[in-house]
Amino acid sequence: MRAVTAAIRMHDRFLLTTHEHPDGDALGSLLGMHLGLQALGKDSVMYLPGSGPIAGEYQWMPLDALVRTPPADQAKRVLLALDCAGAGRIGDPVALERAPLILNVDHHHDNTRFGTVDLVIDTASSTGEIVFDLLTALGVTITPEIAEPLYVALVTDTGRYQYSNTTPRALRVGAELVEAGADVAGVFKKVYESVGFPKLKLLARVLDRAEQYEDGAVVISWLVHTDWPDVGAGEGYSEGVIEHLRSVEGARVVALIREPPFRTPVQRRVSLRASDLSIDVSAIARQFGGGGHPQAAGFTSDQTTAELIEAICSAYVAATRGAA
Ligand SMILES: [Mn+2]
Repeated sequence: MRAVTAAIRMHDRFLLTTHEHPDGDALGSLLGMHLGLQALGKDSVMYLPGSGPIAGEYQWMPLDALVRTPPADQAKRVLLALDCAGAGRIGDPVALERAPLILNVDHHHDNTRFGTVDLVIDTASSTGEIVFDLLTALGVTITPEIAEPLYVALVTDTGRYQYSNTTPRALRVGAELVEAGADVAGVFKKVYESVGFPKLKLLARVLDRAEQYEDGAVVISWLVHTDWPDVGAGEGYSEGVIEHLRSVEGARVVALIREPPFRTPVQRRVSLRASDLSIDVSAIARQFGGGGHPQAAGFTSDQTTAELIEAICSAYVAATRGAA
């Protein structure tokens, strides 16, 4: 913490980035940190490599300053990676080589420590919680504009303060953010109750195809690339639909297998969730070259959907063998 705050005080130019397909914690941490650095008089650029769309539920966030290609002075900017478990999660492979200094701020327990300085706190509910601590340590006043994206980070990564990472500390930081001006009902309405109708139809397909395996302990569903055009959905519309699968009685591990929207699949993306603290789905994801949190992880694979269903069930059986 001290090394990161010292590096922030010492330098003037920053390049802030986060992982591809950014979620609420990624975008909230990015924007909160950016505004905090600006409040300190720093020159900060928010950089999300690539052209992938921002998921619909976050498009209301004031991210107009976000750039999708690196700035010309990239090599002179301290790279601050937020919520990135590994270098591969950053969509620009040369960003790390070009950076004079890399600050790696994250809460994934399997973070690969790719930074010059690594601030990895796996007991933090979210990267947003760490950003709040950093800004507080730097003496930044938490304005409503800073509080709201950090609140989005906390509320989304904790499943609206319901998942097992909802610590007393996460609740206290949330309370401080609300005190500082984050609009609880407004964020709820914009993030959770502004679902585009096509997303509802996409969810309907996921629910319709869901199957139970291993006596109901494993629930798996899938999306094919034609589902998006069929229902008129955009690319980010499958974000969060997996959460509906884990609510099923008896489900311990749930998975959503997705083909890339609109394109014939070369690879499929598999998202995994555990509803049970005794199962670490990130360990399953790592067997397939992915990673994540114990309760939420993912990987990509060139296997077919049928092969993946079998592989996930086998991995579940192997992971629980002996533990029962
Ligand atoms: Mn996160």
